[in-house]
Amino acid sequence: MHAWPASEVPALPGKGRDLQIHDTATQGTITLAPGPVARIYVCGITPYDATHIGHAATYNAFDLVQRVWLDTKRQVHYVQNVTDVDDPLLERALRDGHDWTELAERETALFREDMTALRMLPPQHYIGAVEAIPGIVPLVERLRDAGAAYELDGDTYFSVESDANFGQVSNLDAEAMRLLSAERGGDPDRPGKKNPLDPMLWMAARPGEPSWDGGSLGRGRPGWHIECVAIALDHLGMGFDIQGGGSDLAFPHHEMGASHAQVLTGEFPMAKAYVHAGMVALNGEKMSKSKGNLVFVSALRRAGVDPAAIRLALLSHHYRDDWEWTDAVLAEAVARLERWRAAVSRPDGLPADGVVEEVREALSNDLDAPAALAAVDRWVDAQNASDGDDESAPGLVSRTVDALLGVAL
Ligand code: 5CA
Ligand code: ZN
Repeated sequence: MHAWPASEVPALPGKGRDLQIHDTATQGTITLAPGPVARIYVCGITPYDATHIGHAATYNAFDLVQRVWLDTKRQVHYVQNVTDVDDPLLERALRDGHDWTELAERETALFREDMTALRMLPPQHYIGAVEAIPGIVPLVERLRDAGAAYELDGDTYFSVESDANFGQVSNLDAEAMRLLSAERGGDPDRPGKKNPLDPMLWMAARPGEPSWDGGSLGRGRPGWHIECVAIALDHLGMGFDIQGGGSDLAFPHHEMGASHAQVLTGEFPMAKAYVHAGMVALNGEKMSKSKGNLVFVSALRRAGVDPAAIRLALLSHHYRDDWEWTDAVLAEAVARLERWRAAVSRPDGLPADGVVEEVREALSNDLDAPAALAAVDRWVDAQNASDGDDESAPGLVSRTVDALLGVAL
């Protein structure tokens, strides 16, 4: 699949800082020191509805990760998937009388437009589940042949007990795992499973549903976790720097994915850091396609909201916090954008070298975007209230905000 166009990232003077980031697995902050090429996998959308502010907030966090790495003069190898076949997509297509492939293509196209408008850097490999199937089948066969997977009425399940490190990503107790498994696509109550938590690797063809050749597994379609593992291992290999997504993916998705990969390769861990963004809510509840309490990025854009203001609204919250989208959040971002634009549109101003360093410092400290905004606010407020004569200052602030925060002033 093709991704979306990249906006240019200006180079900044001085030296970038290494990223310290909170890792869900070790439950602490770690300093990542990738080689010359940093490797990141971020779970992509299930394209049955448009990009909402919750998705955008999560992708914003991982966009900042890349900007911090690029600032250290590293290259970034970024991979993202599109879950373009899965139960919720098929259910929505059936409900609305649409062809599921057309629904997926339409919503993926809209996602690309939203990501472009928000200046999110594109992945180098943007891979759909359907196109990954030829790579998924042999992995499932290998797991089965190694005794880590078993058949149940034609479906193939992964045995969580085959991974000695199972549980180390999300650090949850058995009861919590069972509840979340039932809530998030698992089937803990299906009779005949070795362990209620065992996730499906390959689902045998169901009447009326799409299916693909699964070799010795029979016709069917892939499970959700093996999809991301196949794509990540194919394009990044083991031991990549960050596995990212929203906090609702820590269990079961990232836990199961890590187990699949670790059993397949005999290596540990799959990713050096498991990084999770908080959940954005609307009217007191997590914004979610299944509940329908959504604010779409495309709807805001259609209503004339500047994408840079949407981005500033996302940046005004720490990525690990759960937060609520309100009209006031957006209004504050619109006002901030106006103030910032006024400050950088003057021909000269107050020296800004300190701003670059403060923004760098804030972001390298577990992506503290609110602190980065506060640093720019301080310069902007002083600049709007005085008449400095440093001709390079407005341009430097503009480039800093563009390179490190993805906001075009
Ligand atoms: N296709 C799978 C991942 S392989 C999936 O979870 N798709 S999704 O469309 O449901 O979500 C896409 C990304 O947005 C995930 O990282 C998810 O954790 C994140 N996300 C979903 N809802 C919210 C929300 N309300 N707030 C923040 N992030 C969210
Ligand atoms: Zn995923």
